[in-house]
Amino acid sequence: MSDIETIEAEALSAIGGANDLATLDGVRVSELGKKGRVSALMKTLGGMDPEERKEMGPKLNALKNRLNDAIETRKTILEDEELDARLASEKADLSLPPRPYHTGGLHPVMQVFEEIEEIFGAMGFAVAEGPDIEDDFHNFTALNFPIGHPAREDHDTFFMTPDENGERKVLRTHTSPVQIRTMMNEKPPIRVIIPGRVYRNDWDATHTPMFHQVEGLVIDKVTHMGHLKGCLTDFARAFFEVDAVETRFRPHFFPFTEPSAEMDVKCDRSGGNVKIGQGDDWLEILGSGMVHPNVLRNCGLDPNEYQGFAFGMGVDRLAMLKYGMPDLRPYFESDMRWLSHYGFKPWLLPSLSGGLS
Ligand code: 2NM
Repeated sequence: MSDIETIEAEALSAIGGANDLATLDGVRVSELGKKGRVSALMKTLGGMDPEERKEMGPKLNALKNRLNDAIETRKTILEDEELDARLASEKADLSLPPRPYHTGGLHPVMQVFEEIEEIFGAMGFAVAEGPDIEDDFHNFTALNFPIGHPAREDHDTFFMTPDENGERKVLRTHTSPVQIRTMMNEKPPIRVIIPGRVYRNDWDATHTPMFHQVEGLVIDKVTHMGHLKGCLTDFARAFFEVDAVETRFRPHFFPFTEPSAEMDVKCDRSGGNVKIGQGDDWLEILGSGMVHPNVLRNCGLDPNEYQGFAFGMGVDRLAMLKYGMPDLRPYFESDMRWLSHYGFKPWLLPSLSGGLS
């Protein structure tokens, strides 16, 4: 056999036997590379006489082309095989079950937010939100806290550094400023609840400097205490999932409502924990009242045309009560044992038809 035939037979067999791209490239270098066997033969052309060169030149070129073609063909096959193997190994089995569900959970405070939103949502309330950093007007003045009024001091307000005009922003001490914004921006009838974080400089076994509130507001042409009592009693029944819940309204004072009342629910404290809907004790769960005419006027509403009621409740305490959590402090400690014990499955949204909790 001539050199050409030997080289061709050996090279084709090495190409066919290469099972990965690196080996194939090794064959290419040793045959067609600068120091390869075909290149070495090419170099001998210079020393040939013209007749011989005329015959060998095209033969060597044709060999080079055939080997190049064979390498390209093999390369395509190997690349396809490699892709198929990768696709097979990276395949995701979508029929597998999801991650075990105890690895993540909804904080009980968020669960109670969603329960309250579900109950008031079914009564036609929308959810409104506003900024955590408020100005004095929305947090106090518009809510009928006169400048210098002692109730302002009761709120243990966190003040921000004054700006160049001497104006001190505050961390909102309640979500009521969002009611003010809603009344100033929307035309009645209004039915909104405002879930959110609020801040007061207070830190002991039963108070944390940040806590959670839901407040609500109804404004319409004819609104009275009967609507307030019916709405909030319905809420208590749905929230505690006890139809027999009894409520009572005790007179109270808030600057922004007149009259004002706190709502208690009937409960039993004879055992270690509080049971709602039985016994003959009372437990305070929220504050409420008819929106003060000054507040309506501050928001551009005419108290002779519109009245309304408002209410506010502390969600951290309601969550403790409903889910039997004895202590407020673990709420903010991110302890996995506490979270997996008291947390809720995030995709089981509370619903009135399917059950709140
Ligand atoms: C409460 C209790 C009673 C309340 C009133 C208003 C507004 F803006 F309409 F005047 N917002 N929130 C309110 C009334 C809040 O929380 C214990």
